[in-house]
Amino acid sequence: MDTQVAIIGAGPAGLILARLLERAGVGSIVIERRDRAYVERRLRAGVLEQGTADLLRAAGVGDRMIREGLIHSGLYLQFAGERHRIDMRELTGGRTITVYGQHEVVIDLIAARLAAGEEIVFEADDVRVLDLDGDRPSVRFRHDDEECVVHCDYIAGCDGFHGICRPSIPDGALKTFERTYPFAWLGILAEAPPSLDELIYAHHERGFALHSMRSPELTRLYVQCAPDDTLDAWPDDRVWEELHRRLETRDGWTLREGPVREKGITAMRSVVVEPMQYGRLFLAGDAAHVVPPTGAKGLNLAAADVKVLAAALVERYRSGRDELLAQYSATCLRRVWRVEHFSWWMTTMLHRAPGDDEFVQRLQLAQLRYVCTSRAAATSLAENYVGLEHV
Ligand code: RFL
Ligand code: PHB
Repeated sequence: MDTQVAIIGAGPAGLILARLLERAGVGSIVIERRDRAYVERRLRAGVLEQGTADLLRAAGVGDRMIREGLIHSGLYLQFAGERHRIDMRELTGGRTITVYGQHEVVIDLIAARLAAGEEIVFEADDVRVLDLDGDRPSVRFRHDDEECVVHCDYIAGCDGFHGICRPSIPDGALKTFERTYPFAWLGILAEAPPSLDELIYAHHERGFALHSMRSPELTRLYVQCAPDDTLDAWPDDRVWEELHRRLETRDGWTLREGPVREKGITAMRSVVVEPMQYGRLFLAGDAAHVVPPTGAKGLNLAAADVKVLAAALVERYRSGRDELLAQYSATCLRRVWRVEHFSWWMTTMLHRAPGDDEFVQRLQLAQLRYVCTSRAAATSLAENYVGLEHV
């Protein structure tokens, strides 16, 4: 098998890249470790920046998102028992976010790719990337008990944080920057209509909580928990009790409950590797960087990376020039670090870390109050949350 670009991973990064290349006439194969049903059901992010929604629409995969996605023009910050609205649309000159599940984006991208007659190899075992610093790298894997080899010009490592692309780069070629937070999120999907029409980010002395949603019938909720907690420690009753305590305000507003459909614990970390390239292997999305979910940025950053990568690859095939490819890592890292900062800032402003004393809590409350009363501070949060313009 030969192709121009071999894409490892059928998450948002790999599938958006494949779509952008297909629209520009560049050939690719997507190689994914899991089966189709698994990647289409994996419950993760839910917030699309304005630029991500625009990118999906421009790539011809936005129809269902436009029909079913929920446009939010604001969000709520809650602290000291009071809720404050940040009007993102008004503060950013009309920009908004779209609440639409990551797995729905994945479903739409897979359907579009298969409808276009393009290939996705699901259930590829033992995937390896070889000859990264030569002119003709290759990808080897096992599929249906057969050994397969794909020769290509470039490899896009879109295989997430636990993938094989980043670890295939020789020791010493990358520098890793890392923070692990001393807390985690326990998330549930509940069969209950959202209790409010927008997201609520709540600071509370017992720890952070978040009210989000997937549809008019499904609420997505998170509570801060300990990083070593297991699901056994969080029966549904305890989850609801903490959510009520942390999300309810003093004005009588209550949280709607419903049967819990999914429950999971997510670790919180910040990681960046530099550069996002080694030879002919380009890393994109979670394979190159992760952010804590508090800023709702992971999927959006993955989309921004592959927009840059697709433009650089298309330029290379159209004109033979590889300047944009050479600049790929530096171009992406500017946005990556801005988003790393925003995600770290939201996380440290809203969570309670073990050992935090009242001094830290007073600082958090002062910052939250500032964001909710200063137009300049609110604008800063709003423009980062809806997403800075793509380069
Ligand atoms: P993914 O989605 O992890 O996809 C990688 C794909 O590669 C496959 N793979 C391999 N394939 C072949 N060979 C191998 N050896 C392979 N190893 C792995 C995997 O099976 C998978 O299909 O990475 P990608 O595409 O970079 O996308 C990144 C996003 O998934 C991630 O950043 C977001 O989900 C983060 N995130 C959020 N991001 C947002 O923008 N907005 C949000 O609201 C938001 N909320 C969240 C989140 C992540 C969460 N969790 C569970 C980590 C909320 C949560 C709870
Ligand atoms: C979600 O809906 O899953 C979600 C929303 C906002 C976040 C993280 C996750 O910051």
